Amino acid sequence: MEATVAAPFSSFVTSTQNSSSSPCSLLLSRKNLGSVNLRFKSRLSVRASSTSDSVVTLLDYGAGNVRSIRNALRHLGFSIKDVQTPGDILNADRLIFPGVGAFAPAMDVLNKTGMGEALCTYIDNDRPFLGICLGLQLLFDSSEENGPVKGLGVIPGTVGRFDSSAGIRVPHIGWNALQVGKDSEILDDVGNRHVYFVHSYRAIPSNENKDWVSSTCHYGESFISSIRRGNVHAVQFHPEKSGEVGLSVLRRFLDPKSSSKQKPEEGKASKLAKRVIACLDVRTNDKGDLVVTKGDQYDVREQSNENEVRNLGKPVDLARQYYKDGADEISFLNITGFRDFPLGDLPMIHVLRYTSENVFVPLTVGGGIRDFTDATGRYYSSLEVAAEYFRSGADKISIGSDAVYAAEEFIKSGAKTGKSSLEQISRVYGNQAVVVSIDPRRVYVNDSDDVPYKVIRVTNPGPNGEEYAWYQCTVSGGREGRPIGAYELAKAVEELGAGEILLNCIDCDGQGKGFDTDLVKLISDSVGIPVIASSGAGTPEHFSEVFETTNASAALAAGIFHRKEVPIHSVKEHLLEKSIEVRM
Ligand code: 1PR
Repeated sequence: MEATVAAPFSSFVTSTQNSSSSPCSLLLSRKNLGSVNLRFKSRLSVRASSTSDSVVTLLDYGAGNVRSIRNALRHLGFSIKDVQTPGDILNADRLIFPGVGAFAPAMDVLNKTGMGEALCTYIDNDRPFLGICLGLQLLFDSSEENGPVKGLGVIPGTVGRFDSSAGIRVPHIGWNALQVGKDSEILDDVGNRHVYFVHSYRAIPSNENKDWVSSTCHYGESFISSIRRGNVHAVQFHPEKSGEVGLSVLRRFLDPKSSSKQKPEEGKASKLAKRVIACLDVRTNDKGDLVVTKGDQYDVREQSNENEVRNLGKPVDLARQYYKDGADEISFLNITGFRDFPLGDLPMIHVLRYTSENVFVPLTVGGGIRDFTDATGRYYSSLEVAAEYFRSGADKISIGSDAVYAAEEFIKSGAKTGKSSLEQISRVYGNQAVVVSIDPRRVYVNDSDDVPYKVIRVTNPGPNGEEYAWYQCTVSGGREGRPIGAYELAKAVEELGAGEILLNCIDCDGQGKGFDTDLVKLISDSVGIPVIASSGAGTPEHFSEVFETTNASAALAAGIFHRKEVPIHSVKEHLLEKSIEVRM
């Protein structure tokens, strides 16, 4: 396998902090220099006329998952021309810049390749442009992300980090509502509906940039969710991950003539929605087929029927179905990844590739993300494994066992090595791309001082009347208990760079009796990153219970969806009845 997708990108990485001018301020100053300006203009001339209505130029500088935007563009009937040189930017008929990764390395690439200057010229000439996420942030004067770092300087303002002291969870992950301001056209179909965000940094509306701002979003404070001036657009959210609403944003940008003037159906979005996630535990069964399975307390084999691995369907088909049914996210867990190396287990990569072709909500993949040496002695870093997953269409990767070892080490030494899979992947792709999946088992104790881990008083006493419990973390799919509690693990992995926690509970898994709200409350009250409650959902009421009694940002279920006992829309309708905001 070739090096990670980050390789061409990171090979450019040096600090941009000392560069005195942004490419656009360079452009502006050259404009005032007569002959220099003429020379410059002739070198960076922008093609005026359009040659193809179905080609879109994509600026992909190799820092993450742009497969989703590629898939969305193809789905809308467009073919893609990749930018290879600054000239490709200047010659584009319509340009999309799906910024992924971190601000400083992205600016380094733009500066060193001359693409920054070309972008400024292109935008200055009011050519059709759509920046996405980091592609919006790079247009600003500067960013505080590992900085200050100078941006392109097109829009006045500084990109800063969300302030978690305002009581919000950072990263801002999930489906949020927009307050659409001035006529934006590409947002005409959004109405009061949710779109998908995933970011820790944001730009704030001000007097200086107010002419650019076309919508804002509220998350602890009001931040800029889109800008528009003439043909130049940029959005902080991910249209390629925002389902049908997001596809319509892209369609309106790509083909403004086709925009219907019909008033869109009104939604009810007003704030960040609670997410409902469908989870697919995937493994190869005894016949060698890749199947979605589901266990009871992590045992996925049938009690009868020759002890076969339970087969509940095909991963790609089920994922497509859940997308249509309204799942806000889909998680694939390769549950034998701890023993089978995932890059040897290529079907998982294919599952992601096929799924991402027409599923336009975020996809998470987990299982086996760790350093590995194969039978031939070839060493693969966890970063390579993650890179392959991102390249294949994953938006987030989920780490289980390896995060437990990293947290144990961190707690023991008190120092970060920077070498764990968690630290490395989050450094390159951002913490919003890294989920830690915790697989704890409840251990009852008589007294809160019985063990050196965080102990809580439980709602339902244990079999011998024990009033307390701690939650012991496990590895290798629940097979091995480790000397660390879920509380200690959650705090440690947050420090090490996790952006989200997928909180399972082996005792509740597959039982259909509800989430372990004691556990979910404990963890969601202890960390500042989003927590996904998992294991035990049996009815729609279990979802409202977990959202009403804990600070979970999302709830995940598997069995009830696979067995078609409760459709996703029934869960969401129930949540709405309970006044819990969800995306419909
Ligand atoms: O340790 O990095 O290789 O990751 C392995 C991943 O596979 C972990 O995320 C771990 O949770 C998962 N896993 C390993 N073995 C099993 C198993 O079931 N034998 N599945 C397993 C865990 C738990 C949930 C499940 C919910 C909801 N599955 O994801 O989907 O409990 O189920 P429910 O709604 O039916 O109750 P690594």
